[in-house]
Amino acid sequence: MKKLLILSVALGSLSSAAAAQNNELHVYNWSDYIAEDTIAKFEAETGIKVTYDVYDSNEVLEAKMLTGNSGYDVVVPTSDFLQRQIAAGAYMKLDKSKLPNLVNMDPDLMANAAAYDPGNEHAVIYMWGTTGIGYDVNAVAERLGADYVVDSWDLVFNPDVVSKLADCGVTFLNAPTEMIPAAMNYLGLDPNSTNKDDLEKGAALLEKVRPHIRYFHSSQYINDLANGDVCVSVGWSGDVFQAQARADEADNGVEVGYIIPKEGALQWFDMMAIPVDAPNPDAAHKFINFIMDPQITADITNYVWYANGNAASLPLVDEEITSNPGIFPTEEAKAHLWASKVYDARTDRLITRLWTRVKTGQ
Ligand code: SPD
Repeated sequence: MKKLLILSVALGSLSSAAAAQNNELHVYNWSDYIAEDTIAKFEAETGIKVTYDVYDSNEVLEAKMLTGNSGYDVVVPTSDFLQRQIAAGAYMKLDKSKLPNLVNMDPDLMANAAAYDPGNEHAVIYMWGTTGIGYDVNAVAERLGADYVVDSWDLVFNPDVVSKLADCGVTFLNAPTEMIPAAMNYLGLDPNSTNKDDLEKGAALLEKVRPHIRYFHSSQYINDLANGDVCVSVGWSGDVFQAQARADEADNGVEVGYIIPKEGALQWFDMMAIPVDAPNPDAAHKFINFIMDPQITADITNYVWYANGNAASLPLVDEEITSNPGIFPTEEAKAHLWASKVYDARTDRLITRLWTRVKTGQ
């Protein structure tokens, strides 16, 4: 009798653990990348309790995905990183029967994303954007002159220009696979080249301007630009527009601008995917489907100022966002955008070495 009781208590606690797990979802997403009420709405609609953690670097996410057992159910890698992680077996195939809101997605953008994930079997577009330059309009004009036209990577890669801005704070993303190709593109090289000499030339340019760079960080610049604590940041489109909105709201006299430089810029897609060992794949599918609801995606875009891949959401997105060429680039600007290709392991190691040299000078 006693044995039976122990067994039934054990079984009972196992099933309540399973029940608790079925009712929980662990999401790992980029910082500053969701509307204030998105998670609360999902919890209210499904009764699933969400734990929501954030990161600001693909490398940090990748380390977790390649180690396994992250405990996350939904993560949001950028498309080129996604491709390498799919190849490593990090993600499960999506069960599209559980994703009826897929019909809302823009077929052309999903076709672009399929270059990294054939058939869109493992991931769905969350948001997309460009890597350009955010700047404090007045601080830059004070240093370079009111007539200076801010339209080029000269602002950060031309030593004569960036040296004049150093005192008000110039920052770079801590993202080697974006910064080195951007420098290569500025030098007239193919930003996707994996030629060692080309990558070294890009890194050498970054080392040359390094003395004028205040810090390398991928999220701190949002508040710093908004508060006037830095004046130029290589940054992600929506994050710079969030800085602009925060400055406007604070009414602090800081005017933040964003450019997609005329020489071109990286266009990227951040993708929702489910780790192969996700504790709760069913809730993960529910979450991804919920995000693809046109109103939910529109609410996110209206809050974070990033473009999305959900065609049905666009009529619900604020016109000041859909008509903003820094968020939805013009056809002319689109012609100069590049998409990154996944690096092989050898190139990846080279980039890591070069990046350490850029940041530390060694
Ligand atoms: N605050 C959200 C930032 C999202 C940036 N996505 C990464 C793009 C990498 N190319």
